[in-house]
Amino acid sequence: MTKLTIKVKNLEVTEQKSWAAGVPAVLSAYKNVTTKVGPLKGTKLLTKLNQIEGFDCPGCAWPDPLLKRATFEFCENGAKAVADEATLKRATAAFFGKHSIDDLKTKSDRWLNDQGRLVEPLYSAEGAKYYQPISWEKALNLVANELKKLESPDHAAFYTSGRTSNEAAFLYQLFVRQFGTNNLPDCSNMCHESSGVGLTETIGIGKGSVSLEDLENSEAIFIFGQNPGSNHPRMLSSLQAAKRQGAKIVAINPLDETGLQRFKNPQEIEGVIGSGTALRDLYLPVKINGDVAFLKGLCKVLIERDETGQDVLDKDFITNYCSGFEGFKEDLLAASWDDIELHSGLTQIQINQAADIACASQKTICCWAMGMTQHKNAVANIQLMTNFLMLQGNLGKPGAGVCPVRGHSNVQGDRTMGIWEKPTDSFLNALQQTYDFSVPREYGYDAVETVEAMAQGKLKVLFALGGNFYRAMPDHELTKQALSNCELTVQVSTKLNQSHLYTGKNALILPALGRTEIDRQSSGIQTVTVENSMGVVQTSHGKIPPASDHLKSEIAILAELALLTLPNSKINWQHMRDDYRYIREGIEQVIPGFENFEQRIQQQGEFELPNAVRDERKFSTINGKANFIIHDIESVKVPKGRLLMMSIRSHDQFNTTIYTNNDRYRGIHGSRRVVFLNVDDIDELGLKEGQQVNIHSHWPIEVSTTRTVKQFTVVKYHIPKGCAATYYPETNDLIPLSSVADKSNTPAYKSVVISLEAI
Ligand SMILES: Nc1nc2c(c(=O)[nH]1)N[C@H]1C(S)=C(S)[C@@H](COP(=O)(O)OP(=O)(O)OC[C@H]3O[C@@H](n4cnc5c(=O)[nH]c(N)nc54)[C@H](O)[C@@H]3O)O[C@H]1N2
Ligand SMILES: Nc1nc2c(c(=O)[nH]1)N[C@H]1C(S)=C(S)[C@@H](COP(=O)(O)OP(=O)(O)OC[C@H]3O[C@@H](n4cnc5c(=O)[nH]c(N)nc54)[C@H](O)[C@@H]3O)O[C@H]1N2
Ligand code: SF4
Ligand SMILES: [Mo]
Repeated sequence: MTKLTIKVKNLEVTEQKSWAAGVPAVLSAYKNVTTKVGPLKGTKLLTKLNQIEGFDCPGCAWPDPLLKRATFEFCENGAKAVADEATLKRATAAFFGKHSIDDLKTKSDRWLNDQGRLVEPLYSAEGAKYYQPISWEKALNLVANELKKLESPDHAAFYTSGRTSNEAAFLYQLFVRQFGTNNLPDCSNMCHESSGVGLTETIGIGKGSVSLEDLENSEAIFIFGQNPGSNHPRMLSSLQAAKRQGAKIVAINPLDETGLQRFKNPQEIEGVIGSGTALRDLYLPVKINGDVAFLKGLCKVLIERDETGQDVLDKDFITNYCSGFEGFKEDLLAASWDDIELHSGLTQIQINQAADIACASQKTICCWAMGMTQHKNAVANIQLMTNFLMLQGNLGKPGAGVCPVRGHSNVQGDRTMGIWEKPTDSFLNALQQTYDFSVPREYGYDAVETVEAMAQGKLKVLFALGGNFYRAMPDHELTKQALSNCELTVQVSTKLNQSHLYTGKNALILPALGRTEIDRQSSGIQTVTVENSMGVVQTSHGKIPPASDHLKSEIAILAELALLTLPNSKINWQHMRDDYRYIREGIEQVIPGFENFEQRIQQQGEFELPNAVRDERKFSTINGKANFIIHDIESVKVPKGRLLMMSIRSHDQFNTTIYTNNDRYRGIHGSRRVVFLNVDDIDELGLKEGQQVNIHSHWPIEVSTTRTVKQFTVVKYHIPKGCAATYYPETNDLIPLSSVADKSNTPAYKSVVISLEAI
């Protein structure tokens, strides 16, 4: 291990690493699978990961190369996700007999997950201290009866996390809509909702417009608020490919993330013994929430350079395809550099350096993730990135475009399948026509509104298909209270988590098959499909026997629930459960782009969905144009003595699933209860490195302390002054439910005003 800078209790801090992947990543991948799954079974399983005849990675949504695959088509974190699901450990009835729910509440997220796979349905009736096994029949009848009892279908909400397959998602929303509600909150509401909202208004599609090929052939890649080294590790291979063709990379991030500094590709000899490939050409240490100011500065430079005779803007594109340019230009010319520098934390010189890279490129891409979407003005972030690209015509041409990098492996597909509380009329009309029932038209609750409605007693049932709703949401105290108002909460899950402990009056755990497992129904072994971050639909075939004989597939659970809840339904749920091809038939009829669905996946295993921006330079906005949209420079006002905190992921977690307490690239080992601070703030606040602090959050900002988390260790880090970073979900208690992004209602997980109390 490199030089130790702090050691406090379990925590050891070393210097940040300057390169990612290489041999340590390979070792970590194999250690995970061999210890959790066994050497033989584990290694065999990895050879099926992301292969056409194998299963799709349950990790992130990064795409695989189209129609061609290497033997090892995965990263360290994909291997960890697989090992975590395929673990040999089991959380049995005996385990739940030994540990009361109160006892389980004292355990960490990591400990809960480490108990292994859930193996049979479990029930905790009102007042019960323990979970007890229950038969599937009784469990599903209990849910159906509770749903049938409701005065209105709108008194139930149906959450989805992003691992659900297309087929399960389609069947789920069909059931929920025939039941009579659009209350379909999902993890997207906490994630890329701001991207969807921002892009739809600007370019008429809520998805990205680039393919993997575009990324590898672009000349400049701007990466905003994303840490691909940990969260989308195979993106580094694509960035390396782009670099080798001469692309320039700009990283805009309060942290100079290791993965964007240098990459040693473990698939190459050079990556194993050599020094790897330098990735970012320019690093811009923007302040948290300073991106609007930066982007306005960047666009201002481009426009000013063009005004002074340099041929920077793509005038043909602006004239023929865009709307709102004149007002946008006027606003930028009037923007003051003092404001831009103050709010972005960057100098005019740094912004000019970014502009130099943009000006030298004919094909530019913007990539982004949660650093852009989880702020009050997140939609402005997304729209200004898109507008920056539009200035130079970087939409709808090869090597250029917008690239929101999605989180969960099928979060994008779930939306395509209709998991959305605000469905479009055209989707609902097609559903109604195909299945011949009167669909609900009123918008449903998103994730934040679901908690609010539960808190007000308006929801009686929460059904969650995957995920860890309680732990992923802000303000645990409030969310806990809200959940406890429900008559029944149901979690369809693979692993134990805190959402099984903070529940409604009655609670059910329904254990489901995971992505790695063989899904056998009465017609034979089933295939499912997913859609990756770049709009490619591909098949996934589970490869190992289920963790228990009592598991059901998500589809079987939902179809059986539909049969019990909707006895008069004319939809043939049984048929769809027995053979998933019947679900795909429905998808083909309802959702554009899925023509000849079955045939295409049988023949090729994957296909690209149409994308009007990419394929035709067509913008399906209200006015048919790509829109320039003006946004004021405003960032969260942080009173003196306080800091702006972002809650981020470590290298060894997948959202609320914590694999270990280490974050190798940032030099953190043994504990996640750390707060990263700038050295000047440590001095000014009278703190010391290694010191213990309590963290208070302030919301509304003017009001004194409202929420507190205890016992965090101060760690000195390269982070702009005034900014702080902590790990999610340990600090979700600090995040107020009502602090959300304008228009998208996404919790502002990365703009939390805090103060520190030395203890
Ligand atoms: N191994 C692993 N992979 C994952 C996940 C995981 O937990 N573990 N989660 C999956 C999911 S659901 C998602 S959504 C993605 C998340 O992927 P990321 O978005 O990469 O995840 P975060 O850790 O939330 O990191 C956000 C990045 O934004 C930066 N940032 C924060 N605030 C700002 C800001 O105001 N401006 C700018 N420019 N940058 C900022 C942070 O420094 C950090 O580098 O990853 C997916 N993949
Ligand atoms: N502070 C803070 N909070 C955040 C974020 C942040 O950056 N900061 N990020 C937000 C984001 S981007 C997201 S996406 C959400 C994530 O929120 P969720 O998607 O709700 O949470 P996960 O941690 O991904 O869910 C993990 C659980 O899913 C279950 N599971 C895993 N695989 C399967 C499967 O195949 N089938 C079924 N049925 N269940 C399965 C397991 O039981 C596991 O415990 O968190 C959000 N919360
Ligand atoms: S980049 Fe994402 S999808 Fe690809 S192997 Fe890694 S975790 Fe899995
Ligand atoms: Mo996410």
